[in-house]
Amino acid sequence: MPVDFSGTWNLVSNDNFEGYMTALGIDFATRKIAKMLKPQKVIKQDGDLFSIHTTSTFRDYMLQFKIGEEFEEDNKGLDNRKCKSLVTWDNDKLICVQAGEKKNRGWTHWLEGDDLHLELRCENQVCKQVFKKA
Ligand code: YOG
Repeated sequence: MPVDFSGTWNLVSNDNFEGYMTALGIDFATRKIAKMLKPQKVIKQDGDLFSIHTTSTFRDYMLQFKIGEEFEEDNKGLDNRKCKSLVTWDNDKLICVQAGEKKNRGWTHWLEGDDLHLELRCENQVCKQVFKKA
């Protein structure tokens, strides 16, 4: 029985989001707005198919993918850079590699107790986010 990330999740902590955004080249004014946000994630998991909808009062981002199948990601409304993205399982962790202009770009999701964890990586920066079930 694989882990199930499905649900609605609210951000409760966001460590080094500033560093991550700076590594992505997000401008100062946008970073000031973005770091005040408390995004919500709505995750739907159906076998190998996932959708992750990240919403906020400022911008929304929708991602859909199938485990093990590389796809073009446009990062629209984020840094707008295109990547070739691939999501795979590493035991109970969901790992995404976002190959493109930025080195070492990707993310990892896992569950710890009742919490959803997310590590966001870009170049030498790591942002750590924790979400609680809404
Ligand atoms: O999630 O990759 O769950 O896509 C990262 C924002 C801020 C816009 C959000 C809007 C990176 C301005 C997605 C925040 C900073 C700053 C809410 C993280 C870029 C622009 C959308 C992510 C994965 C894993 C699924």
